[in-house]
Amino acid sequence: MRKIVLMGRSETGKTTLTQALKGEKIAYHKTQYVNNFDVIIDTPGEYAQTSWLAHALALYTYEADVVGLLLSSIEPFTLFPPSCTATCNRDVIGIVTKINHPLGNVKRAEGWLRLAGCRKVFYVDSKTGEGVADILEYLREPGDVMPWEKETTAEEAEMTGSTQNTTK
Ligand SMILES: Nc1nc2c(ncn2[C@@H]2O[C@H](COP(=O)(O)OP(=O)(O)O)[C@@H](O)[C@H]2O)c(=O)[nH]1
Ligand SMILES: [Mg+2]
Repeated sequence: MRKIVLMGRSETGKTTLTQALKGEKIAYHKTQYVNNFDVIIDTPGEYAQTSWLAHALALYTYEADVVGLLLSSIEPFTLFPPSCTATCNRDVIGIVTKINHPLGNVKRAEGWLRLAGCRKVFYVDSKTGEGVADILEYLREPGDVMPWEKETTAEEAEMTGSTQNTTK
């Protein structure tokens, strides 16, 4: 798996997404799986809230293969300057969080992420796990076996409610 670093202002949902990606429970095709990949670097929101964002972006990319810029659907403004992804020499993806919030505006958040320079944008609700598997698929490298592809024992399947890939 490629390693991702998550950046965004406080309360955007970096830590919640980290937990979701680290896979307490990953919802995929209505089934829940545990992810054992440990490939996420969570960062403090302060990096996105000060003029240090560009420096932090440049610095963290040394440690990661992919940079994820987060914006929640309910943020009324963006802290990401236009084309700020230019300071990274890694893939930069946008991630809209809290997509099911009744007051959210997913399109607006997506627009700001695209303006910042993100060519690919993901949409997640880290609480329900919606969209989380798409990010893991994006980070996938040849040979990686995703949590939902692993053979599970009948006992595990019963515990997770899974009916797929079950060894009898
Ligand atoms: N419904 C929903 N709530 C979220 C989501 N992401 C974060 N939250 C909530 O938003 C708050 C801030 O999240 P947190 O992960 O601590 O943000 P951080 O400061 O960026 O690390 C917490 O109360 C989370 O439960 C999401 O995708 N959906
Ligand atoms: Mg946090």
